[in-house]
Amino acid sequence: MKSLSQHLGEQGASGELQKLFALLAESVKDIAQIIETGRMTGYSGTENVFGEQQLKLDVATNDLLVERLRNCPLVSVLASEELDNEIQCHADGAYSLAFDPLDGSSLVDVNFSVGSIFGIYPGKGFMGRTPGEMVAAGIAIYGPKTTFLVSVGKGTHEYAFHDNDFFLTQENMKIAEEGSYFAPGNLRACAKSPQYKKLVDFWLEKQYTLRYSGGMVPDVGHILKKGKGIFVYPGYSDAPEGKLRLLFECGPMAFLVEQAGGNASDGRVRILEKKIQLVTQRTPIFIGSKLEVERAVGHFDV
Ligand code: AHM
Ligand code: MG
Repeated sequence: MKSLSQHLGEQGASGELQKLFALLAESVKDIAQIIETGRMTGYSGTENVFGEQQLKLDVATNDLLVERLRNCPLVSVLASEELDNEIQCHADGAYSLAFDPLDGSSLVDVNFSVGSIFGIYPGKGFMGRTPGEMVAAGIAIYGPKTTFLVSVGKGTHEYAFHDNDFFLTQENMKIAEEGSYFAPGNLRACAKSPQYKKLVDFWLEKQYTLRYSGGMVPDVGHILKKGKGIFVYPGYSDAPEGKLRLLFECGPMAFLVEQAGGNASDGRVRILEKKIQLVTQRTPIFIGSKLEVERAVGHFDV
C-alpha cells in the first residue's frame, strides 16, 4: 500500500507541494465526515456571489477549508466558489489555491455522490493567467468511498481513503481516444439550442450509454475511472457561457483529464489556454475522450 504523500514524493513533487496536499487530504477526510454524519441539513439563508442559495454544508465546508489554508504559510491567495472576494494570505506563499468546497451540494440530501475541486497555481493570484499554469489539481469524490484524484503534472492518479490515510488505488488513469458514454449537462437547453439537440440525437442514434448524476465531479470521475466518455455543459442563447466556472470547476477538471490523455474545450479553445479575466468567469465545456470532444464540438461549428 502506497500512501498519497509517498506517491507524491516518488513523482518528484516538492516538499512544499507534499505539505499542501497533506493539508488538503486532511480537509477532504473531515469534509467526508461532515457529510456522513448527515446532521447538517437545509439552507444557510445566505447567497453566494453567483446568486445561488447556499446550503449550511456549502458554508461549513468552505469555512473549514479557509481556516485550514489561510493559516498555512505556503498559501499566497485563496479563492473559493463560495466567497465574494479572494483572500490574501501570506505575501511570500508559494501557491495560490482556487477551490469549490462542495460541488453538487444539492445532491447530498438524496445521497448522491458530490465532490470538492482544487486548483493549485504557483505564486500569487489568478488574474490574467490560464489554468494551464497550474502545478497541480485534485478532485475529492464523496461516494460509497471517499477518493481523491490528483495530478501534480505527472499523470492523474486515484487514492482511496481507509485506515486514516489516502492510498494509491490507480496509477496513471488513462482516457481512451473515444468511448460511448455521455453525460449531458443542462439537457433542457436542447429546447433552445438546435446544435445541442443534434448532438444528443447523434449520441442516441449511435447508442451511447447515458451516465449523468448531476454532479460534475462524479460525472468527470466516471470518465477518468472507466477511461472513456464525454461530459458537456454547453452555452446557449439564454446563457452563452453556460453555468460552470473556469477557475473553480472547469480549469482543474481540464488539468486532470488532459493529464490522463483526454481533452477539454470550450468549443473554440482548450480550457487550459483560456485567460482568467474574472474569478467568477463561466465557460462552456466539452471534456473527456479526445475524439468525443471533437465530435461534440463539431456539432456547434455551424
Ligand atoms: P454548484 O457548484 O452550485 O454545485 O453547481 C455545479 C453543478 C455541477 O456539478 C453540475 O454539472 C451542474 O451544477 C448541474 O447544473 P444544473 O443541474 O443546474 O444544470
Ligand atoms: Mg460548483
